[in-house]
Amino acid sequence: MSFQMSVEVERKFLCNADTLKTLEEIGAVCVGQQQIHDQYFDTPQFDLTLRNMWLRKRKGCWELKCPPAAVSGTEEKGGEQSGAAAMCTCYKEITSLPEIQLRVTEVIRNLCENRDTETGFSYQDESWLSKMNLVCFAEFTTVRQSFNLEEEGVKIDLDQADFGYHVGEVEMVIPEGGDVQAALERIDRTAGKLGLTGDQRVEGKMSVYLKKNHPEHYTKLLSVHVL
Ligand code: V4E
Repeated sequence: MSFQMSVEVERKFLCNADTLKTLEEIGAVCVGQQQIHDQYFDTPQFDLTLRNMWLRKRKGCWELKCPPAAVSGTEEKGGEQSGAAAMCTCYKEITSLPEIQLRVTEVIRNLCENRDTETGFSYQDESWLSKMNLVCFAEFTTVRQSFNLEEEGVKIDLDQADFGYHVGEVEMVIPEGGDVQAALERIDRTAGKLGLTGDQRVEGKMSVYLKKNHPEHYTKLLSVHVL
């Protein structure tokens, strides 16, 4: 069975007192505000996140984010990145629960061959979590204001997390196999319009959350260059 997947290309940025004004000046249109509650899951040994796999439940739906196998110019770690790609992340987003269970099972089964990790659980049945030894390791709520910049076809989110971190992101979601380079260029042009400077990637919410709440987990992820 094959599933339609999408790829999210994004650049995070730090918000300041002028961000809202700048968005208005460049013609970004506010398309709404929402509250998002996220729960992230992993084994107690961090088998998923150490492989840069992020399993979460958001608004009752399961999502798995992982690096695309090989997307030219966007290698997450180790690849020679330059220009726009160096400031961005690129993740495949999987939202089909059977596909998520399959991917997670592949990792867990390789680690523990005797474990019963059959897929085929219904959406309501969450026993697959305990069967795969998955527990919630991070839980937080974000207030998100979203904007569209039509001339670039990008979305801009301003996130205020309940643990005190305020971060923005310029993002484009494209179909798997779509033109990542074109997305990077649109994001880079948008960053220019927003006056974003700096050549260091800005931390995501998870990085700040783990540093504060689970420093041991944070240090392990840093050591394998996932964060
Ligand atoms: C991919 C990832 C994580 C999952 C959460 O991704 P993120 O885009 O940070 O969260 P959010 O709430 O904005 O998701 P969206 O609504 O856009 O789907 S947690 C850590 N990572 C890896 C990662 C990384 N290595 N570097 C940066 C800058 N971000 C994320």
